[in-house]
Amino acid sequence: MTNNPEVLDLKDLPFLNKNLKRIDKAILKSLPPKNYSKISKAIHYSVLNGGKRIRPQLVLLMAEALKVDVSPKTIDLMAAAGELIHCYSLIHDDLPSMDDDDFRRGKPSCHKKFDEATAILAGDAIQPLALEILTTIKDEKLKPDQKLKIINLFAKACGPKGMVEGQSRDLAAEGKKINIKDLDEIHYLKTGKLIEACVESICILKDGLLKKDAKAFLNFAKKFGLAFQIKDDILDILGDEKKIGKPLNSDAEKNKATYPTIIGLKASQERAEKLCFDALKILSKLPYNTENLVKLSKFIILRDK
Ligand code: GRG
Repeated sequence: MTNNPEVLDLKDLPFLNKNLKRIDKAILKSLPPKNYSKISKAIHYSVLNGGKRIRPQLVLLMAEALKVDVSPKTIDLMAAAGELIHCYSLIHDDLPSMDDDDFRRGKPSCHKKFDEATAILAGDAIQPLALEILTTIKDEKLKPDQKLKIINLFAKACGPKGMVEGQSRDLAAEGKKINIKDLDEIHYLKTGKLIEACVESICILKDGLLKKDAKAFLNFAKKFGLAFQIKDDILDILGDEKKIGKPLNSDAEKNKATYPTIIGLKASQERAEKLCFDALKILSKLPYNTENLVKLSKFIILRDK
């Protein structure tokens, strides 16, 4: 528990901790055995290393809110797939040819602990593994067309019109002046689409979900994703190195366009708060019990790591 009312720790939210165990168990079961190969050692190192698991938490909390009629194992596997795509992106993002970060989650990044080729291959391996996990879900309550839509959604989120394009525009923007609209777009593609896929994948499972409610959930995901990114930029300046698990000011050192560099710290804080407020407002109008989604959304902007 933190003593600072302005800060929320994962430990302050016991339901997230409970979910975390469920998520980590599903991820571990989906990975090749640790000692299978050099690559599997690198995969275990990079995946089972204390991430916040925000994306799989969204999958679990959406499933809880919508009370979807599939087995809990299906939800766990979808959550694991979402997190594996995220972990792949972090491994590749840290590479010397990308963001060149030596630390991730408080430990040497994958290419530092192992070597560059191993990090590339570990990332290459877990991206399709995520899709393999989804394709092999066995659940008689999961309809084939729902399964196909979910696979398509996650594939699109990390593909050429999603994460890859976001990353490419992010690298191209280094050292350049860009406007806030461009920055929003970069982050929507780079991180927002995967967050949205975690939310939308559960909407797909809800029979009878009204179109307007599905749209509202997607809108919630967009606000959530952007608030998350802005907070990430703020923590890169004001955070505690030990807590965020990498050196401070790494964005500034790389001449990256960030929210604080474009609109300043104060306006960035205000924008993150406003996005969170709007996200909560969307949830409050939905005819579902979104209590824990509300708490996760507040955590996003009150977190210190
Ligand atoms: C390599 C194609 C390719 C894309 C990489 C998502 C991404 C694109 C890079 C991530 C780099 C980064 C630091 C982005 C800022 C926002 C973000 C995704 C932060 C890290 O996510 P958290 O806070 O991390 O959820 P944990 O460690 O908790 O999982």
